[in-house]
Amino acid sequence: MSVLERMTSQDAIALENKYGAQNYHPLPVVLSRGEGVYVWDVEGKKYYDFLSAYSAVNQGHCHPRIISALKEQAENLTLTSRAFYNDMLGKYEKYITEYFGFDRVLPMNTGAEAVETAIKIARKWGYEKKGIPANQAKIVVCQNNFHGRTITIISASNDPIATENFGPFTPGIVSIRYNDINALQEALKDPNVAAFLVEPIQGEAGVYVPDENYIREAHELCREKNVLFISDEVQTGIARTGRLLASCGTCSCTDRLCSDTPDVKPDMLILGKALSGGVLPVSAVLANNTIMEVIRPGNHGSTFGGNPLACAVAIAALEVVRDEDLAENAFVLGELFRSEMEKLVGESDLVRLVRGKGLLNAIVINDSEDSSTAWDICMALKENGLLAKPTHGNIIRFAPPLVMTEEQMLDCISIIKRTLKAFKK
Ligand code: IF1
Repeated sequence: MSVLERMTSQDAIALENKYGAQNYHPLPVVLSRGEGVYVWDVEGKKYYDFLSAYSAVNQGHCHPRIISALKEQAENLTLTSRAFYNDMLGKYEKYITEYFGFDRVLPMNTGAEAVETAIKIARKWGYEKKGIPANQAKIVVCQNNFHGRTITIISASNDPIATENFGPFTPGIVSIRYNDINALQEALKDPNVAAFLVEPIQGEAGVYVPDENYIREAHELCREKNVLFISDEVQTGIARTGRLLASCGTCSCTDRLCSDTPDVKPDMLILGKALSGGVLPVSAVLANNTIMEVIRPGNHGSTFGGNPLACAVAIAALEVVRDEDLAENAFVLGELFRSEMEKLVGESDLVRLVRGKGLLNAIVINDSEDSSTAWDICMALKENGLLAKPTHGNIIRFAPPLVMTEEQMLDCISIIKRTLKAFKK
């Protein structure tokens, strides 16, 4: 079959099934176009995207400003490697560090690479600044975390599907209960702890929002014990939760959005996904001088990290977040979404609860974790023109692009209500 021939969904799925490693189980929809909050399948059916590529497409699909920055830069220079300087990297580094309020940035590509980077920096800081004896540094992580797929990161995972038969694992990782400040206090008694790595809201765990004060108290404990507080905001960052960052009240979010949330600035901030608006893999670790200065030439890097194309795209993607007030929109639409879903919880036996912040939300279905109910509901939502992805059999994540209008949101809410009311197990 020629690639130029028009492909049906069935053809496309058959090709992936035959030639691709089977490391995913996608919903059976084949997309070929996206614009704003919408995507279209190869048959031309239009859907609301309620996943946003796991919060990478916060700015909406193919945002014209980001695509125009991509095209313009692509015609000039795409990659130099870091063997030479390029005229975009410094500009981007100034822009992003001022934007998030840090001294320095280390640019990488994927979220997992940025997490690895933060762990490396934390260990080196532990030896050179904190005085941890050689090879004894520990990183404290939380149960049910998701930080990526590399060997070191899965060494911190307690998900059997992610870890089974991938050992031996990286040592020096201590796992504690999430949202349990006493567990953290206990773990930090060990003087060899270099860092605490945490998601301000656990995404993969089913959009699990910790208690109001957890992140602030955890940050405070880390400060007392001279332990680096590392916030993995790959998924929660860049306006998704109704503020610029889920963990940080000192950055460029508006005062109104900051006032009712704790003022926490991480020692290291990890970003990815929406840093490019879903256009390219762009990730970053941000930190102040006293931490970032442990990294010297040859210690770390990546061929593509900080490439001029990524820099141009990331500047445009961050400009869009600010200029279009996406944090504010995510805040307002998130309140609307959850209040409407709460009504559904009251009216139906099918939905047990709704939780989330801003436009990072999930509903929990009244069924067991090993049921197929969430999957079946997502199939029904797909038929009705809305794409969402189940997690853990009974949880459905709802995370539309942040450029959604109120009218579109009301339309989506009515699709979700209609689908759930008609749903029979
Ligand atoms: C997949 C989940 C979301 C992340 C946090 C680092 C990374 C991720 C907090 C790594 C990635 C993804 C990747 C995606 C599924 C997904 C996910 F369900 F697994 F938890 F978003 F909800 N830190 N999250 O959430 O970033 O290396 O992938 O760029 O297909 O595995 P990456």
